Amino acid sequence: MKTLGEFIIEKQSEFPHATGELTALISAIKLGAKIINRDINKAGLIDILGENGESNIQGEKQMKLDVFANETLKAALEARGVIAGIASEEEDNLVIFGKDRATEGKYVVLMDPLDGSSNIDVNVSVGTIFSIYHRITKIGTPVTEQDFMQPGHKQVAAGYIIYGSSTMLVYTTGCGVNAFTYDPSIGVFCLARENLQFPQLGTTYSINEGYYSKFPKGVKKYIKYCQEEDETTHRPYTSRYIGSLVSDFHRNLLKGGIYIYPSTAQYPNGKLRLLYEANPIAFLAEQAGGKATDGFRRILDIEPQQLHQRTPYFVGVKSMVDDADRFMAENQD
Ligand code: P6P
Repeated sequence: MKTLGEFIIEKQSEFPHATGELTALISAIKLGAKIINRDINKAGLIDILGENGESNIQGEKQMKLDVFANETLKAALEARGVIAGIASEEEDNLVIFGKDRATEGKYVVLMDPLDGSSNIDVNVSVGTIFSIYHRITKIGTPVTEQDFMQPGHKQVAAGYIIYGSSTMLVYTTGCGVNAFTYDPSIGVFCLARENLQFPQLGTTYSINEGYYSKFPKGVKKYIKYCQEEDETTHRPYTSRYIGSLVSDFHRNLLKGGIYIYPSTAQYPNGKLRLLYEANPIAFLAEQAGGKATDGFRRILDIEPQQLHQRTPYFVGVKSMVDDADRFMAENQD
């Protein structure tokens, strides 16, 4: 059994330029995940279920656990002293950490503290998504929005924690994707899968077909393609949609599939946020041999314009995303 801590130290020694600070950062996320996991598993018991009456910048009702997860991760990250600040789905603006952290911290973290939180009350898996960048402004000067608005290909690390039938932490530092399963009896994450890769073939598509009538023509054509009978390409595919990006992506990563959240009437630019949902998952997808686009462009090449901007999202097995992109290109509205 190899713990996440041992694994990080082992891998750090393989990269002489790696600093202990990134190690400390990932350890902070590990601590936050353990605390969130504890409270998610008790959510039904302690009065933490339900909404707290507030809404976030997305206009989405904040669940009490959303706020708890955000505060927990913010505290864990600030305590480590190597992070200059964070951006979060639950924070309208940047959170720049106090004292010398804002000027001396080498990294910034962007996160969705509890993605899919509307599923909490019905006991469906939810997840934490994180994205880590080196700051680009000069150390010794206060960190600015410029440090957070970097294209996804500049990420130094990214990952998610899925709070499901078991809790897993899956992350990459650009040298493959590694997955760790949490053992609550001893309070450690244990290495479960090293250098995870998508299966070559995918036969599951994940999309909320309730919005079908408002999908772009290319998406409608791709869905019909998925449903056609064709033995040579193992169609019809299976449809699976949990309504939690981390859960749908995790299943597709292990079993082979594609997740799509395109533009809809309600979300003309897509629903998922570029900086702290699409980019980190796209980094993992590419490291696992997959692909992530907005139907036309590589997600990791998109230059951010706003902190909470949204994007249409196609992510999963490369051949499946290639197919979907082809239908989008051939059927531009
Ligand atoms: P819909 C959760 O709110 C989320 O951002 C993703 O995790 C999930 O895939 C999607 O939205 C679900 O959205 O519109 O299908 O309920």
